[in-house]
Amino acid sequence: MLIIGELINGMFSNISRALKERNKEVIQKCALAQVEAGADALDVNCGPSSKDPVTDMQWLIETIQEVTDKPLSIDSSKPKVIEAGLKICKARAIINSTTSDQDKMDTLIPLAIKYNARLIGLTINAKGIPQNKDQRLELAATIVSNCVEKGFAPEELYLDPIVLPVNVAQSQMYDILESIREFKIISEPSPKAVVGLSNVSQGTLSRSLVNRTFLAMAIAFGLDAAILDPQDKELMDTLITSELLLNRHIYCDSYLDAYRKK
Ligand code: THG
Repeated sequence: MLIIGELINGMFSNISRALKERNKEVIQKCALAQVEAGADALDVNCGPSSKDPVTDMQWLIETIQEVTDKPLSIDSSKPKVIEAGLKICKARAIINSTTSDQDKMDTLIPLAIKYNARLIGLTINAKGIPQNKDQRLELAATIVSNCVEKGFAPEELYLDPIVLPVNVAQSQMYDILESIREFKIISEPSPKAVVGLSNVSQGTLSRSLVNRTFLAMAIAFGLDAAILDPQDKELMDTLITSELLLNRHIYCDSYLDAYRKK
């Protein structure tokens, strides 16, 4: 499982303040804490209140790269912000993300090829978020075929079914899980599946419990990567145990410690 830490996001007030004040220490501590907790990559998002996201994204990336060489997931809906980030990423970046809109794919797939980046493809288009599994799969297939046409390997593509909060979209949770399974049969070699996990629990009381229960289920449906809070220890223990139960690593009495030392 590719674990992408979600905490460097201007949606969080400490990050948005640090970004405005150019406080490197807050960002660097947050980056290192996530890496120590088990993140393989770090999501970087300037947040909704950034007035100059190109400059802010570059400052965040430079600041993070002073303390870690983990890959970064450049999280922006603006291709200009993504390219500004790609230009300065030292490790192999993740583009987060393209939609299935033609103009977005025509810009971002060539950028992924040019910068040898992995690519997240959201099953969403200008018409909005799909309301069922078939619509998700149709948009996913559009993204996969555009990648293949343009020469981007599907196994470097992470399809995202768009996880919605359970308190507003309870009837869609099972469709989202099934989409993860069916993404894999769109092409051979298969594309991968990713989710923004914390979306599922937004506005709920038992956030951590909802997150980790959904994560265990999504892993059983074939999830390959997740944007999540790696500092939630129970969540990380659930992730490791789910993979153990699916025979993805070998059981020993100290399997949690063994995984963390990997
Ligand atoms: N897919 C992809 N990228 C994504 C998402 C996705 N990037 C952003 C987001 N979704 C994943 N990251 C987060 C980060 C934080 C929260 C949810 C998802 C979160 N934040 C608190 C909230 O909204 O309640 C904010 C708390 C605060 O303000 O302090 O839940 O789906 N590809």
